[in-house]
Amino acid sequence: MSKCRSCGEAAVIDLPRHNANFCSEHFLQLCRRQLSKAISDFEMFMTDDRILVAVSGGKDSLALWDMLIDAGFQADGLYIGLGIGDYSTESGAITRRFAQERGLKLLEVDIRNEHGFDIPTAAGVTGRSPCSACGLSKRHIFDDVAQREGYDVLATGHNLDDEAAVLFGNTLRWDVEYLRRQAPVLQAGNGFGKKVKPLVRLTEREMAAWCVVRGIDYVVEECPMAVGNKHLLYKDALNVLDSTSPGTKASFYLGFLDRMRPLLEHSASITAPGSCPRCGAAAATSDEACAFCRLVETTSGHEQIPVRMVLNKKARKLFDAQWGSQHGD
Ligand code: Q46
Ligand code: ZN
Ligand code: ZN
Repeated sequence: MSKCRSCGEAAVIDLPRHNANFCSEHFLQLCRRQLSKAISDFEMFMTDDRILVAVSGGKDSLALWDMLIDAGFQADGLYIGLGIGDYSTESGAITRRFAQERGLKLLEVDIRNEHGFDIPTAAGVTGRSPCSACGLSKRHIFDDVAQREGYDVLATGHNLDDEAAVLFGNTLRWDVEYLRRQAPVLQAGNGFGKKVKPLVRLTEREMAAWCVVRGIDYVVEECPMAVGNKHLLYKDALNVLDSTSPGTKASFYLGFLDRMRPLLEHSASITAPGSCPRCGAAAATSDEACAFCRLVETTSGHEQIPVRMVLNKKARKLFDAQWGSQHGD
């Protein structure tokens, strides 16, 4: 049996990128060190800052919330009910239970109750991809709640795998503007709140292991609307490279942060000179409603569209296997 590099006890996880195995206690220590390095290197927040964590019920966001509390920070959660069938029902229940069991404060926004639409309906009505309608809605609501409730910073659970996949995509397209904005910190300014990604030094696998060791129950299934997403393709490609040459993924992304830092810091905030005439949110111009308000308007009064209807063939197959086909088509 393999042994922990730090204490020689039985190991519970092997981490090829560190070329070592760890017992549960030393694995948790390693994660805590990586979290604290990300927070201090990028000056994400201080001990007395009020942090709002965007939680989805998945491993990354719940692990992040747990890690921040464990490290002594003041962190509340925000869960958005996206209306993605049973996936949303289950992720909401898991998130609520996580918060209740630990006595943590969880804020909730149900998109259908508060804004009159859900993600499948938004995708079906507008012809946008579900993830684009979803990303737009989440960004708007997270920013709005964080500012309205007086939080100093919004933290999201993007991990090293997520950021490396985004970096890979941006590099393949040489999308310089996106590359410049890919810092793990976006400073507050121009009506937007500060946003941070404290898990950028930790991988998806490490976050799953953190949840197992800490006894955190999370939604294991991916969102049914993610199937066919380019992001997943980039993740798979990087995983293939990493399996033959461990550490490639981490050095690709962490090397980018290191070498490109002057460029990233220089352009860390988003420019939004206007504000939406309807909701007041920061926007590129004050002449027309922001993209979120336009989405609310377009979907208003529209009959609800079931999840299955807006999935492509491949996604529908997986969805049926995971959730059954009772949603009708
Ligand atoms: S929840 Fe939303 Fe993700 Fe589902 S619809 Fe796409 S963006 S995949 S993180
Ligand atoms: Zn050990
Ligand atoms: Zn608006």
